[in-house]
Amino acid sequence: MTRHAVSSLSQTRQGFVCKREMQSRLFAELSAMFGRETPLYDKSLLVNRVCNRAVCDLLAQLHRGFTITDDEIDLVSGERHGAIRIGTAEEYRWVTRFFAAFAMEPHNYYDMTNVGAKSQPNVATAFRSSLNPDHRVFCSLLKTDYFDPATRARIEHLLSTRHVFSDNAKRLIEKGEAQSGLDRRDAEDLIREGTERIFKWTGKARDHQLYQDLCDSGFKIAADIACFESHHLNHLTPNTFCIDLYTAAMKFCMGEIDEAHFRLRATRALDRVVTSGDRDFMRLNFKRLPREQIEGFLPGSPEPDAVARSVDALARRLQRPDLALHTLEHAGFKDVTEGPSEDTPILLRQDAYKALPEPVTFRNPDGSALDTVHTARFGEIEQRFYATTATGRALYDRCLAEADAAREKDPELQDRDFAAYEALYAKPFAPFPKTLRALLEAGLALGRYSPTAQGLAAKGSLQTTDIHTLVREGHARVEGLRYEDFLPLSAAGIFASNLSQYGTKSTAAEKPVYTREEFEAILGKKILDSDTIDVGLEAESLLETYEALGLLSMLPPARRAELTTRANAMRALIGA
Ligand code: OOG
Ligand code: NI
Repeated sequence: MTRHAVSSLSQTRQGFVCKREMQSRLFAELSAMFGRETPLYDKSLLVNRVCNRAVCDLLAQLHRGFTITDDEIDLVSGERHGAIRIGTAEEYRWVTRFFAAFAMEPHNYYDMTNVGAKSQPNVATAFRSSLNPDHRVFCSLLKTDYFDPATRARIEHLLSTRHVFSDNAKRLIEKGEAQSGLDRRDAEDLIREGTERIFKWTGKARDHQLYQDLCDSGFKIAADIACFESHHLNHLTPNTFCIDLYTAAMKFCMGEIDEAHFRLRATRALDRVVTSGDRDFMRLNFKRLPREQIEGFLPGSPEPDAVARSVDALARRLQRPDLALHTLEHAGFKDVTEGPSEDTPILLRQDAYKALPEPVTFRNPDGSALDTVHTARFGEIEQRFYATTATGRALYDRCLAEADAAREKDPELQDRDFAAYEALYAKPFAPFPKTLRALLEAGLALGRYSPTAQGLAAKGSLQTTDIHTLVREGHARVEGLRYEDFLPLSAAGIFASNLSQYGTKSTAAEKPVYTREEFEAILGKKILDSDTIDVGLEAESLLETYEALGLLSMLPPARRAELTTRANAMRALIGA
């Protein structure tokens, strides 16, 4: 049903396949695998396509000359992030080496044992490419010393007897490392190890007593890891152009809201596309469209009834039989969207349909078998926005705490009065400006600068090194940096809603303290810090812009030194 365009892998002159190409192929195959395993996921992709089409049709009225085919929409929204949960240090090392074969390196350290009431017994990092990443995997490791000694011993014993990586997978990983690449046959073979074994849902589990004991003591997450035979992907998240539209559409198709409520929410979401769908939005979402092309679109204004007609068409389309998701088995959609308010274009916003019970057969130590169900795999969606500076991130954390508290005080508000609910959640985020330019000028978001032709022509006569003035006067231009990582609190919120379990305290005599260094020793490599990369990318672009505009010598020496340090730190990290 869903089209998964999979082209064949091309080889370089040395006979190896480009690792980024392998990565795209791996994720296309994983998406196909997940779609076969979970029909609701496949349908959610269709809902996303329908919504993205509506958004693009509106954008085409705002940017005359912009056109996009359905296949191109599929390509743009082919980006995925997945999540896997690993049981042992040894497995984790293999996973790290596996992803390296696909040009995916660990970025950022997430200590999930340390997020207050939402804490879980694992630490994590995310594998992705450092620059312009397409895909990512949030990969956590179960920390068995979070548990009391008896439980710990049971978990470790069970985990010590499973083999997730086949000998063939290990051989291919080692071969790829030794020769710095894999040829087409080996690459396809390794991808197959991923989709047919390492990340595959098997429906097979072991030791039901341990499973039950872990669930009963509030450790569903540990049960999901320890008792299964593979690192099954627990979700694979597509990207959407308008999360509010998608969420309303899914709730409507799943029978959670009626048509009138859908229309209200869809209208608000699309009205917002009209007001915020500027060129910066285009650059953020259509990263494969050349900048010159986006700049060449003529500004247009949508027809007065464009949103109303689009909502009509959507309401009809979503009620066709192929999207009658209320007839499929499902466990509902999450109540609230994680992340900043809908009008604040920073970091990322996420939502999900909840995990549904799936059949599982347990093999018990005494040889008996037990058929039951397990609830773990859910359907997340996300929309990504601008990366923040450290100041922006600290402000976000404060605003989020306030917004969360306001939301929790009146959980029913969104059903009673959706507009009032959005206003309530948006109010704490008022300190954030709502456009890229204003976010940059306030020092809250990060950008990449470059000189314009006008600026180059004026070289020698420019009087200021204030980058915002240069941009305003047309001598330089800026593109917002996209946020490419995860948010521990959003992650914890997703864990909690899917496990119907709000985090769990350590049962060890003393809760252990986990460190990044200890985790790096398990991975066998350093975890890259994405703030250093983002801040360095901005600094490098500033230095290049000043240089091209003949302004380097006018830059205060301390500022120049600061930018140089940041750019060098970034280059040292990504080694390019
Ligand atoms: C990890 C959830 C983290 C996200 O989007 O924040 C994540 C998990 O459920 O194992 O994927
Ligand atoms: Ni996720």
